[in-house]
Amino acid sequence: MSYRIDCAGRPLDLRHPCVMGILNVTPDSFSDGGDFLGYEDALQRAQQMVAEGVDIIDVGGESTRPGAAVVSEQQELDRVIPLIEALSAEVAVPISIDTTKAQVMREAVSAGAGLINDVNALRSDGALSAAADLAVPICLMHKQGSPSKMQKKPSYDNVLTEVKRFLLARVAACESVGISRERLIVDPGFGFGKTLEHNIALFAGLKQFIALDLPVMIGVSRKTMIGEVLDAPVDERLYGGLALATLAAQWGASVIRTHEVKATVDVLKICRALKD
Ligand code: 7PM
Repeated sequence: MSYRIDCAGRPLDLRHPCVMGILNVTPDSFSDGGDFLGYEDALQRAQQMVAEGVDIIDVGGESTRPGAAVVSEQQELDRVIPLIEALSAEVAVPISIDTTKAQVMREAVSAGAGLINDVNALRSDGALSAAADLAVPICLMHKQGSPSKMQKKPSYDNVLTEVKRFLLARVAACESVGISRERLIVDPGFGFGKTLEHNIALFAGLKQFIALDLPVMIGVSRKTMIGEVLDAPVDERLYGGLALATLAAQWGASVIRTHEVKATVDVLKICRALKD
């Protein structure tokens, strides 16, 4: 796999696992306990993440979360585009756009975004060709079902095999429209159409994703799988998340997507000290 990926002119060095900080401008993500950020607060939080050592900032203005309300394209554009323009001028790290919509991908990259993070793995209308037109890396995530219904009855014969097969099929779809493997990151999609057992099986099998020879992203920050194991509400899931970040780093994950940048950066520094 390629260890240096170019995010619209800003390099992301994947020789060591890096931290993607979540910058949420969606009013209804339960993981943020309702405290989504307005424009000024979002800029401030981004600066703080940079000071804490973040490697890439993931801007999300769409509700792809389980049970969330649908956001119109115009609403999403209004939330994310001015912010991405300001961020790409004010911070040096690459900016990622967390969206499933083709038009948002196009306008976000024009505004300065350097990576597309798509929980729908480019299956929305026009997304595959938008991504092919845009010269930025893409994170392809696995999800079973639609956000509103996916946690109703997740079902797999073999979750590891099926998620791997799905991601490889999306990689092939990308390659068929001229998107090279060097631009792709894959993500098992923890919590997206998965029971606790599915999430645990996927995480325990992480090395099988690493073996695909593509950078692997992990997003478990504050998620239900941690809450279920610990019987802890969303604001008491940090240590559980850090345990998973430690394991993911040790097993070869490339990107850890998190709400808690400072704590995760520290974890990765310790992992790295032991490896070096
Ligand atoms: C429940 C499920 C609540 C998911 C909140 C979320 C991921 C992502 C999100 C992920 C990638 C959240 C999310 N999760 N993108 N976007 N991987 N690549 O915690 O796991 O923000 S939404």
